[in-house]
Amino acid sequence: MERFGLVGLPNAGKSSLYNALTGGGALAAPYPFATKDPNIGVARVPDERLDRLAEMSRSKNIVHAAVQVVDIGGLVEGASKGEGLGNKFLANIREVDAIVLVLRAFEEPDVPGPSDPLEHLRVVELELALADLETVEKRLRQTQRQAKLDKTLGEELGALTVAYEALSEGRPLYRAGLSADHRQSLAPHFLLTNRRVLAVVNVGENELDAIPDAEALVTGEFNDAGDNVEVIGMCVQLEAEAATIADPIERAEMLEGFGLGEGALFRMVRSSYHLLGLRTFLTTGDKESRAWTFYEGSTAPQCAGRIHTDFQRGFIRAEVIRWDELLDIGSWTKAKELGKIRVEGKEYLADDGDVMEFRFNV
Ligand SMILES: Nc1nc2c(ncn2[C@@H]2O[C@H](COP(=O)(O)OP(=O)(O)O)[C@@H](O)[C@H]2O)c(=O)[nH]1
Ligand SMILES: [Mg+2]
Repeated sequence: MERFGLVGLPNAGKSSLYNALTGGGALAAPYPFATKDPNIGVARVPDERLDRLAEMSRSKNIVHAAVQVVDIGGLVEGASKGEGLGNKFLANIREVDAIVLVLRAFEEPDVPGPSDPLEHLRVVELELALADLETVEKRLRQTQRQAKLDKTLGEELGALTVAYEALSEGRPLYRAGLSADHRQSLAPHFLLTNRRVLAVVNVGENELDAIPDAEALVTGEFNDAGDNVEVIGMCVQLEAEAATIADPIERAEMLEGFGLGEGALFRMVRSSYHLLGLRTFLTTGDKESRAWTFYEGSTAPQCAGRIHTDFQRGFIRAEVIRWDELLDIGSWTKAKELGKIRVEGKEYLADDGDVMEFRFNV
């Protein structure tokens, strides 16, 4: 399962956001997970397409896609030089697939710390960049020596040099305009900033009107990050309170009452899922409707393998229809009669929102 790590300074709202995502009624997924670490939880990926297909099929069971969320504590100014928990938190960040930066914008005299999200951003990015600089510097020196004998290291040397230049100016790699090849060459080093980032700007409950401005302020700060960064403004406290309301109608009423629409948590989980290159295909029937995660660019057999390795090994063909087309027609059987179900082979690249059935032979 893919993992998101919440990263930020003390009192930014990480633990509150974590609770909202994994402990509340709205998103917490009923998945048992092996780890006993209290800082790792599972959040469901909301998907209206799945809900509607389940309704169409009168499914007894609905299973959403899910992601792991990790509350990573311990980042303070100077952490890369050993302050606070020092580099311990860095090890936890290396294990996540995407970073969620939590930036505080709420004013609260009783909660210590700055309330300027750009101040938070500056400190957090500098710590992450300095930690990466240390890794890159070491590796660059080694590679410079080895490259004299081994010409195949030229590509890596180029990537490390570009990375070194950005990081030594305190610039995280997601802002460094790295080419896809450079990103790829750097991948084995598990750098903290060679990945995509979602920034959550945590606005106070008395300043809900200021959410769009706060979001724009931080977005403007990322103008050199291209597609690598997405920014979402929200009031974590209110979202966390809403998440504890198990009844979806009551919850929607509370959020509506504050003018918050469906709430920002759903949007946040969906954006971060998308940002990671994760896509969904669906299966539907009277027993179960289910959303399955695949990586963008996966073939039909790779998708089949998300369900069971036998499905991939013995893959014969996939039967496919877009979710909205299927809904319009009203049932799989009818779609089949109408000849609307496509038959796709091994080379088929799955699309987000495909409803699929696999034929296989083991
Ligand atoms: N007023 C207000 N307080 C908040 C908000 N978000 C978090 N807090 C409070 O700030 C403190 C720190 O939050 P916490 O989630 O523990 O931050 P962490 O240190 O990043 O994990 C707690 O007392 C929260 O109740 C918010 O949106 N508004
Ligand atoms: Mg905390």
